[in-house]
Amino acid sequence: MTKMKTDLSAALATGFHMNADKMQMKVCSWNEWDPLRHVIVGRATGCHIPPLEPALDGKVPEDSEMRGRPGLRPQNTIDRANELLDSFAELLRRRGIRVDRPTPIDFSQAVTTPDFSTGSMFGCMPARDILLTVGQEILEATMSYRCRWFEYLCYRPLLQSYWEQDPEFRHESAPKPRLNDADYRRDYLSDRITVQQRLQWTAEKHFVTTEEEPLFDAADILRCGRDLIVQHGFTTNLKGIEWLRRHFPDHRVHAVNFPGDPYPIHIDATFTPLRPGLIMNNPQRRLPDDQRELFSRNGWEIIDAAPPAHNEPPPLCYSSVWLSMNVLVLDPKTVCVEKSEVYQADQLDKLGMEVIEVEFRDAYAFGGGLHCATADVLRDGGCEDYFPKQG
Ligand code: DAV
Repeated sequence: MTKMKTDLSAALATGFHMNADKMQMKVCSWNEWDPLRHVIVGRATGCHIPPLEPALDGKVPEDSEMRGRPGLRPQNTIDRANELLDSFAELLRRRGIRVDRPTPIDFSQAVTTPDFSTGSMFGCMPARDILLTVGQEILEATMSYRCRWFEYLCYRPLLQSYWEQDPEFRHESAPKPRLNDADYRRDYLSDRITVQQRLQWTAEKHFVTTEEEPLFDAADILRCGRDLIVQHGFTTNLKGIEWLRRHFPDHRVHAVNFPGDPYPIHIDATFTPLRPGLIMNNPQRRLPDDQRELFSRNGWEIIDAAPPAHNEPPPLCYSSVWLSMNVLVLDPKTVCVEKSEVYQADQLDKLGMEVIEVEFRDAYAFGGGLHCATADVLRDGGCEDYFPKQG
């Protein structure tokens, strides 16, 4: 009651009049593990395989069946993915977590700006890629794929309503990038790059995106209280990381990279914090020694993630088999794991966590796993300093 009163006076002070029910709404999340109270779960409706464009050329494997197959994904696969997303949302709701869903737009539309044009959009399943929640702010990422330029529109109805309901919510949008040809390296356009060549380039941090302008996807960022850990790779460049540093002056922003990944996009199938002091790292994409110091100095343990249960990703999927470690932590003792990922589930169980199995593999092709498909709105807890020894 006291809380409600405080919120009400704050609301009245800013000139809003809201009913008591709406007053409950609050945006706030500082990390990946505190108890989850409110989350966005994406949708598969209308999802397209976009035509190739420079950034996708760099990302889609040379032998992928997605090359030359743009257009609406098969309707039966969309229906199946939506069924899984709906069940996941229901499971979270049954645990008392509030769940919101985006509003898909017509993804068959071309994306045209004065700088570029591409034949279609993508979809709105991986909410994590676009929305970065840091404290009471939700920031729309720049993105680096042309087909994803307008994806934020799917989340605007939710963000607008949060803004109306929570007088402390800050809705931010990073500068929209130009995404003209200067943003992409031409040498990635060849269809004859070998995996060996890719591994060498990515180890040298020679990625598909250039340093023309700030670029980042929200899924390249791990939130650990005062520290933000950001993957430098295909979808986030150094200027994007510098932009984040200037945008969050009260945070310490750390650039990391993970040699060993021929297609380095998004940190959440590579480096997965489970609770304060414990992070899983993809054993094929180890954090280089010099970048481990921040963690060891502060008593954090980095363990190898268990191997994936599958040798291949499902059909028409952009992501690797390592979506096995793309888990959603509900609180430091509870974690959602994809149902078929038995080795990952077993490892987390042995670490003392309650493992909730979620059937999700048939949704992977729409943009990733359980972490990708969600975006935090509210977790308990405040902004803690987990890395006081910065060195
Ligand atoms: O391993 O393919 C997928 C991350 C999607 N958010 C991978 C990274």
